[in-house]
Amino acid sequence: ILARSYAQLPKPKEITVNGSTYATDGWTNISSSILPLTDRKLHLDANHPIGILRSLVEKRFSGLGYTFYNEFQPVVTTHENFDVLGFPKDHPGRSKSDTYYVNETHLLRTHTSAHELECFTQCPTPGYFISADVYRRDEIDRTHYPAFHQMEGARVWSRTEHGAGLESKLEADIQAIPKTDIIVEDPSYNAVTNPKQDFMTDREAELVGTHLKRTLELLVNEVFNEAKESARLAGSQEPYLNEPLKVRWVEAYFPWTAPSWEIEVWWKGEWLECCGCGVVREQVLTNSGLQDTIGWAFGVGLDRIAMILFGIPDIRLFWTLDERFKLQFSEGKITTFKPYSKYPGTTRDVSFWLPLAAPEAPLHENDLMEIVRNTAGDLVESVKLVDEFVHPKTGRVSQCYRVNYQSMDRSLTNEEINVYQEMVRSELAEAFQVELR
Ligand code: FA5
Ligand code: MG
Repeated sequence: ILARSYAQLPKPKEITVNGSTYATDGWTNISSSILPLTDRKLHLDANHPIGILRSLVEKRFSGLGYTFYNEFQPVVTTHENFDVLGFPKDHPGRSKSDTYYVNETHLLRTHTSAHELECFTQCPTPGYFISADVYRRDEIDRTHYPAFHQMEGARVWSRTEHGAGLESKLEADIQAIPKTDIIVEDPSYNAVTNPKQDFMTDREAELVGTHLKRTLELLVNEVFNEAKESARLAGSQEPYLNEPLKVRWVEAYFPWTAPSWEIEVWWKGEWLECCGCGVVREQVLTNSGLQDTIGWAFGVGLDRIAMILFGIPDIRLFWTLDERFKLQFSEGKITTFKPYSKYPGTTRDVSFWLPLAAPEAPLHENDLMEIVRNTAGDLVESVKLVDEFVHPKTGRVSQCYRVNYQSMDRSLTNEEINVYQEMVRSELAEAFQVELR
């Protein structure tokens, strides 16, 4: 009755995503559990937490020189997602174990930066925001899901347009950003470990970096102060609600920006990574037809922020079709999620010996995640490697994974879980020639 995983099926010759049909090849690895997600468009749903968060940010930045793009489809070219951004050929992000490929030349975008080329080329304003669903083959747990959402922002200045007035234009634009009373930790700039690009002067790099930082601080201030307000309205009196908002800037690396940073927010006693950003590399701009131009870009993950903003305990809830979730949220309102029920979870372990002769494609953790996901869908709360050892005599490797089955919407019976677990075991044995224990 239940569908078999892609690993066993003879691959169809064609695959259709969002109404477009593509020829498959040896790269194709989009599974049947992922495909339907590409039509959900949660960020466009005005009454869904992801859509509400998007609107909150867009409202803050409307009238400040940005165009808002929200309709780009998730299939992009390998060129747009990786090559044009300068990802090295051997970057792990390019591998089939990390990325969903439609075929060799097309994939499900792994980040909104895949649209920099397109947006820089066509944007009529100095800056833009783009929000979209993105896809990564990843572990399964409370804060990781193979589909999530990003909002990317970018802003450019043309040297030809501003000429000798460029630096004063940048200074004026920085002054024009609304002020926040956020507490900022910004360690002094390290030109050795996080170098600027040669095509910019020190002063230009400093000004573009400052504009980027003040812009992101404004974004974070808006969102996290809303989160505090929503928690207060829900009756919370936790001490963090009275503390001023604190952020810090951390050096980062992205192949298409230099220098690069991440902004982290101090939230309930820990630093929360929300966003990568940096000064855009000259080559990305010239590839997009922007000569003699400087600028910045950032990419914020929306899901983890929405979890905080709306008090949502599990990232899977965003994708549920249960009305009891959807009916709790409405346009423009930040409200705290009220769990409609808590159904207990049950764990099952699966242990096996890996094949001794190294298989051509060894079992990757993400492959196992996907077999479980294709079999039991969103009934899987998490999958964890709990034990691994090498047999001292034979040298064979044994692994044990623990699967936690838990439904968001109903209680599961032991019989039902046993059926899923049995399917996971046989899928695993067939697809990867492991010896079940
Ligand atoms: C990027 O995706 C870059 N494109 C960001 C960027 C844009 C840098 C423009 C420079 C210029 P990263 O892989 O770190 O970077 O992801 C950005 C954010 O997405 C993270 O900070 C995190 O908030 C979120 N994120 C990443 N992986 C997941 C996941 N599996 N589930 C939920 N959120 C995630
Ligand atoms: Mg990161």
